[in-house]
Amino acid sequence: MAKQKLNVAIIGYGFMGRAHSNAYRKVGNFFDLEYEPVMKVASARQQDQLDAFAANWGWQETDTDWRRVVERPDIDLVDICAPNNVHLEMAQAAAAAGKLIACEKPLAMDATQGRQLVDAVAAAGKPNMVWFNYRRVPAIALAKQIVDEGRIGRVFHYRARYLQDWTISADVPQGGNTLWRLDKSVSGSGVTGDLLAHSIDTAMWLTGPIASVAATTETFVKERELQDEPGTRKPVEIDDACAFLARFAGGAMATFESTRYARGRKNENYFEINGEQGSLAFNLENAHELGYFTHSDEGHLRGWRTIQVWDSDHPYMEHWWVPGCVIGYEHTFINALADFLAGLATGEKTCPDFADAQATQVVCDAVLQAAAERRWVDL
Ligand code: SOE
Repeated sequence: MAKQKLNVAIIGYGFMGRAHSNAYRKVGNFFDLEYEPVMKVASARQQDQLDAFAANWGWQETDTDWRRVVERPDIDLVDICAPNNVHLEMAQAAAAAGKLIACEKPLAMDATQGRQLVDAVAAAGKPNMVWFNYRRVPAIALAKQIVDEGRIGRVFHYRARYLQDWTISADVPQGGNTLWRLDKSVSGSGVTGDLLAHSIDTAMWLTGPIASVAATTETFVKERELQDEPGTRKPVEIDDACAFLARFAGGAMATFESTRYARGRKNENYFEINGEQGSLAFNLENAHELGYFTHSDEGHLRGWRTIQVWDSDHPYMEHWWVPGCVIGYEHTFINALADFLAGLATGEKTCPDFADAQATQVVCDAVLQAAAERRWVDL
C-alpha cells in the first residue's frame, strides 16, 4: 500500500534536534507504518548553523522564521525542540494553524503555561505528543507490562533517582545556546523540570497519579558567568538538586532525588517499585536490563532475576535486530515516533500527549512550591 506522506517541520537544532532528526530518518526503515515522515524544513535562528544541521541530517529546506514555517500549508507536523521558554508561543501557533505537534519535554516553563497549551491543542483537536522518550526504553515498557499484568500486586513503595554531574564546576557558565538549562528564565527550573520530569512521568505511568509532595532543593553554585557575555556574572536561580517525598493517590509512598552534582553519575535514571507480590528495578546506565523479583517463585528458587530485554517477545524488540543485539538511547526516540505515527493511522492517542505531560508539569510546580514553602503540597 502506498504510504501517506507527512511533511515535518522541526524547530531547533540542538541535542534534541539531532535525536529527533535521527528518528525521522530511521523510523520507516524499522517500522512498517502507514505514514512516512518527510523531512521538509528545519528552523532555528542562526542561518549558518541551521544550514549545516539541515545538510547533515537531510532536511530539505531551512528557514530562520519559525512563524512562517508553522503557517506553511504544506506542513503537517511541527516538532518543537527549541528551549523551554518558547514552547508556549510555538505550540500555540502550531495548534492555531491546525498542525500535529510533537514537543520536547518539559511541556512548558510551568503548569500555568502548560494549561494554556492543553487548551490550545484541545481546541485544535489534532493529535499531539511530548517526547518523554524513556517510556520507550524496552525495559521500562516491559516494567509497565509486568505492572499491568498484576504481577507485582499492590504497590507500597516507589523510589527514583536521576543523577548527573556536569555542572559541578563553578566555571561552567549559564545561558546561551548550549547552557540554557542553567538559566531559569529560559528553562523554567533546574533538575526538577529537566530530569525529575522524566522520573515523574515514568512513575505516574507505572503507579498512577501523585497526590501530594514535600520537597527540598539546593543551588550549590550561587553565581555563574553568562555564556553570551563573558565577564558578566549573574545569580543562579535554578534548583541544582532536588529531593522530594510523594504519596500516590493509590496509597503508595515514594522518594525522588535528582542532582547534577553526583560525581561520576552521567545519566543515572533509576527506579525501583516494591509491590505485595514482587519488585522491579531499572537503571538507564544498564538500559537493556530489568530487575524482577517475584514472591510467587517456589521458596528455594526465589531471588532477584535480571531480565535481558533483548528478545523479540519484549516491547519494541521485534522491530530491531536479532535477539541479543541490544538497542540504545537514540532508539527510544525512534520507538516514540513509531508509536505516534501508528496512532495517527489507528486514531489511538499517543501517550504521553500534552494532557499527560501537563500532569507531570503540575507535580513539578508542586515540588518547587513545597520546597520554597517548606511544607507538604496537595495536588
Ligand atoms: C540534561 O543533561 C539532559 O540532556 C536532559 O535534558 C534530557 O531530557 C535527559 O534525557 C538527558 O539529560
